[in-house]
Amino acid sequence: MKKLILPLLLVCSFTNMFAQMHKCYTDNATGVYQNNNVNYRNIQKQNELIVQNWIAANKSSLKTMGGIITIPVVFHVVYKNATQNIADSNIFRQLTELNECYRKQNSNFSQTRPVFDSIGADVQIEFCLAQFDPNGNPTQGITRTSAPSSAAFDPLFNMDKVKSSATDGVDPWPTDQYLNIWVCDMSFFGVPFVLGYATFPGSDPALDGVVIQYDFIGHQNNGTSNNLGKTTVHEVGHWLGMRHIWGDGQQSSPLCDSTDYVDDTPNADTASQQTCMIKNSCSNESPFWSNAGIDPPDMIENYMDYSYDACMTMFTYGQKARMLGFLNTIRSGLITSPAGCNPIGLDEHKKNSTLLSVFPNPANTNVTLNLIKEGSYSVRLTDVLGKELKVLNVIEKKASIDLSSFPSGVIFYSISENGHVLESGKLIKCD
Ligand SMILES: [Ca+2]
Ligand SMILES: [Ca+2]
Ligand SMILES: [Zn+2]
Repeated sequence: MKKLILPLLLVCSFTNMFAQMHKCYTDNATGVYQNNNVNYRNIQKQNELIVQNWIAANKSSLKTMGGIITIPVVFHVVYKNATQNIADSNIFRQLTELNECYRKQNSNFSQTRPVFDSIGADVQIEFCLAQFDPNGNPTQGITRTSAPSSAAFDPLFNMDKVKSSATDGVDPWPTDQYLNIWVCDMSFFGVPFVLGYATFPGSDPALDGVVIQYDFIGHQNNGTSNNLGKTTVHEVGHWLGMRHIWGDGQQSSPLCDSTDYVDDTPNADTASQQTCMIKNSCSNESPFWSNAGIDPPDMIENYMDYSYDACMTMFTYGQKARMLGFLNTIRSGLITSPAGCNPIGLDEHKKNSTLLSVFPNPANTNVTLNLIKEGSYSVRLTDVLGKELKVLNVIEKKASIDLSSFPSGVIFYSISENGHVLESGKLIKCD
């Protein structure tokens, strides 16, 4: 009899392990990376310190900073059949979703509860399809690879098959210059198993990026309440260094002592279990809340929770600081990436705009304006009193402006063509 019990237990735990559909597999993936690399934890600890120092040094200027950082993206679609070879339009819709959420232009932001709506941040990060491949040749920023004979995902023996051509996947494009998003089927024995997972900054460059189940890219009819493209918004959040809002690690024990390293996201004892159910699982809160005498509810609106896509509306200023911290340190190669930005795939609003990014901002010497297309532009800089500081003509897609002779403080810029102002904004000149 005893002999029978053990195999039965094994079978049951195996079935339980795989019966559950994982909204996000990032923690499981991180566990695998920790097992495979003894230095993984130390590298993450060092990176955490670097980012915390960056945030401490830049905290005061973050709320008023102008400018947008644009991240070039390549989607690698690896498919077994025509259904999995999703349309360009799904990818374009995903790009729009990313841009709306990271720029706080999502139409559902208005449903954010009043206790949180003043800390919803425009993260000032945008995403575009890469314009140049690693060899400098023009690209659409999408690769398509047929791999009919092998499963793209094997959680037991090789989770990251899709990331290597040696295992019927696609090698990443240089991970310091591109955000690689692999799109494939991660069902297991035909059952939906994982919607997405990501690597944290500082991971193995051969594996760095995001993997998304093919029918969760953009707005597709996938038969779930996670059908509005928020899976990718969430996973890119991990890729930019964010933890789950409940801080991971406590696995539903109501200790409320885990942290996501962000002060303005309330503590939570566990994930919101994919519903929009209002709850307040922790009453011990960070000084951000306790100093104001507020015990906020769990922030089910946050993209880094597990709520249904339709419940998610926001990132906080604290999360923005964290993401910009990683982008300006561990992931700084993205900011100067030669990958360019493809106007294909940007929504109409973006297509009609002129300016892609202003960087760095704040700046003390040179600032670069990245424009969507070549033209005949006039860039005018003025101080806060409207006094003209400089006018320059720009015909290329990039303009570098030397600020070193200007006084520190706010400088306004406007970009015009044929006398019409196309874009305007402000720069911060530092000492
Ligand atoms: Ca928090
Ligand atoms: Ca609370
Ligand atoms: Zn996650």
